Amino acid sequence: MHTKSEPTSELSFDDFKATVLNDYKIAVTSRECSLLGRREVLTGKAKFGIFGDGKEVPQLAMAKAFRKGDWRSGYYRDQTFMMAIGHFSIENFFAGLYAHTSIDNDPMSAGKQMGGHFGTHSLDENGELKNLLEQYNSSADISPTAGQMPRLLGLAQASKIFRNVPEVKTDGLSNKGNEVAWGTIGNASTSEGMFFETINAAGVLQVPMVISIWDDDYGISVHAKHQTTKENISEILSGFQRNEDEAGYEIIRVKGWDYPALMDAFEKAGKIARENHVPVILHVTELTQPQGHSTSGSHERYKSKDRLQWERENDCNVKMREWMINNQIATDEELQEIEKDIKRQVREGKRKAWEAFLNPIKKEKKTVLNLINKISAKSENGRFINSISQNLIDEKDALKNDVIIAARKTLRYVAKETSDDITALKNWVTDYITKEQPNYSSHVFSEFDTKATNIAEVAPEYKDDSETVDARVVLRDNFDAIFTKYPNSIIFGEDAGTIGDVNQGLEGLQEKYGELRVADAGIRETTIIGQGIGLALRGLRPIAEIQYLDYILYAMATLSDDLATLRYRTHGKQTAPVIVRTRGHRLEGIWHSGSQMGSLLGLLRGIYILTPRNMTKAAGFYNTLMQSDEPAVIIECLNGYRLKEKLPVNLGNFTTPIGKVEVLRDGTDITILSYGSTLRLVQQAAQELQASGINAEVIDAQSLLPFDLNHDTVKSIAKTNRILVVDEDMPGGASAYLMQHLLDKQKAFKYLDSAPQTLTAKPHRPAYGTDGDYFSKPSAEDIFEKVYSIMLEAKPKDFPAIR
Ligand SMILES: Cc1ncc(C[n+]2csc(CCOP(=O)(O)OP(=O)(O)O)c2C)c(N)n1
Ligand SMILES: [Mg+2]
Repeated sequence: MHTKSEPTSELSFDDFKATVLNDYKIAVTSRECSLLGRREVLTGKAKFGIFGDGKEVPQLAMAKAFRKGDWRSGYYRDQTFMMAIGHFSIENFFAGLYAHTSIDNDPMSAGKQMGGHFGTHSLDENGELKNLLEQYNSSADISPTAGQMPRLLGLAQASKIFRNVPEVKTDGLSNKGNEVAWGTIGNASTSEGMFFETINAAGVLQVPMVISIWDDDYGISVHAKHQTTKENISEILSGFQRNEDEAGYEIIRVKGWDYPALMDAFEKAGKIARENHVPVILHVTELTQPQGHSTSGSHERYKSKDRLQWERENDCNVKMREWMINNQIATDEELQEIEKDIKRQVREGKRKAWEAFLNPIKKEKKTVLNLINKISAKSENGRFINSISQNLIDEKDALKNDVIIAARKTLRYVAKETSDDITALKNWVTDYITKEQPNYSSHVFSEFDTKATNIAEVAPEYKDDSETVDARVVLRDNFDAIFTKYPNSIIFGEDAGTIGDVNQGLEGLQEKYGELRVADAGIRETTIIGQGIGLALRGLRPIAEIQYLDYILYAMATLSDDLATLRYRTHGKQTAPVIVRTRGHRLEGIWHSGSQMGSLLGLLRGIYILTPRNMTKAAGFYNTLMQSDEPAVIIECLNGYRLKEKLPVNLGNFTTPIGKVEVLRDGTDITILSYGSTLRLVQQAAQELQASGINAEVIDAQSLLPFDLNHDTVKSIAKTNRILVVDEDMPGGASAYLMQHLLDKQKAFKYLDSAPQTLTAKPHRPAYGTDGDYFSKPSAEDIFEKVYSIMLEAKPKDFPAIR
């Protein structure tokens, strides 16, 4: 449908007319999709609909200013833009609405996300990055309002790195940093902290970002008077306006129904951002919602009659149409003809999308009904089975779940019978689940051979006279090796630049690699992560530093909603290999406990969570991850930087495997599984237990997500027949996660002679200070006594009670 072309010189009036007419066709097509889309939901063919009606015309203008190599980070209203850049057809629109699980039909997410969430494909079928300069790029949308903003910052900042860092590799990624990152956001969503944090950060960083605010005065039912001071976002942001002396933003206001003014505004915004790397705020006002917010409600409930009338008159498509007639671009009759034709096209596209969605299910329904009917004819429970079959027949537009429910319920009735048809139905159920489950569960992590868990372990090597150094030096020298070996790697965070991080793991590296590659960042955790996501999407290799693990909570929404779901929600078509560097474990104090691992494990499926026990292990994880394209959080031990470690010679090259445990101490009586700083206490306790005749085997989990892919822990439990998980997280946190793996996945219960147990922190945030720590988290004495009590219960004669 699109005829978007890269810019050329002067247009003739005929060319201009053709361009405008084509734009209008896109706007009308988009609108018709919205109108029919709503009907599809209201008649029950789709679950939920949120559409771009009322925002069509400004998106035509944005698409005109958008160039190949540029990036979008926007939200659910942008269907017209996606159509205009040629990445979203009528059939795609309806396939997304129906949740079609084929990536060909729903290229946005293969049915994983609800319609209205847009994205393009950065990875080819082998998982390799495509040439991003040859295509229009859209990062994949998420539903949380303003969640697109942190990522937008990184998408824009990448251009700055590409333009100003001479050693960085740009092939297929950037043309001298000339790419603009285009953001869109609704007026009400500008109330979110993420919006303000991003606006400030982009002003500080001076990056080529154009943020368009689609302002329709409402956020669902809530009027601007409850959302925005002075009811005017560009007015209150006016302090960000640049002037001759101070860098800042260019702020542009434009009416959302004024086609020529919009074209000018977007062209100007694109030029300023592209050429001068100045961020632009485009406040697009007087927009409408012809059908209300979404299919969940009707706006007649909260908009006055006057407002509704105003919206009808100021509908951007209506205004564009009037302008075209007034300027002799087309007559009313010509436009009616076009509109009629588009209505027909949209109906036709809808029909095709529905058939493509439903036909494969119909086929399965027929197979299943056939088998069920044959089974019911011979079964003593035929009466019950017939009713299942009748229900399925009655379900005219049966979905996959209707079909498989019928099959599974039928099998219950014939559990005691045998026949070829019953076997065939059982096989059908198994095959169907095998075929369908990946459509819903695939691509949480990489499924390509290059995935991080495939990267082989390379041990650190030492010379006979290798120095023993403060452990932070191992990290520092390894980062140095990384920055030399990978010119696209960069690191940034609070205090990461000038002083080389709060523990000097980056000491001297800013001088060596420059202020853009080893950079200080403002105190703004969620945009630090967003920067990482955007930079990684554009082919850079960011290490985003969160100064202390406790403060990762401020970034948790961006990590969980955006980074962790990225590969999953794009069905493997986008990845952001962000390495999040942070430090935790054994900090002391309520907001410095550094041990909220259970929460991370729950919220960050899709990101590796790595807990190296020392800095050599940590450095090895960085080296592993640099060879892959997957994101991870690495939690260094805060109390480990000044401990002594030997300095390896193969810096930048040795690796720590992901998903592999390490046995630190052989034993025969009990297996103790732990990770991070707590391991040092476990090892101390194990030594003391030895003196009491208890021989404990100690295992370092080291990689919590994923945990123990080879199932090595159960091999230890098979030998010792006892398991204790020790963890400084709260009860039911990471220890419960590890235990669930051992019992459910590794079937450790088969080998147990004693009850499986966990030893964790107390169920509160840890109190401050050394004693606060002692009485809040497991101590070596706690570990000793816990193990001892397990042995006492097993062999009371050998282990008399201590207290
Ligand atoms: C973090 C978060 N809170 C609430 C919601 C529910 N929600 C979805 S859209 C919306 C209103 C957004 O209004 P606005 O930003 O003006 O965009 P519009 O829909 O008007 O274009 C709300 C509250 C959400 N998606 N995410
Ligand atoms: Mg709004």
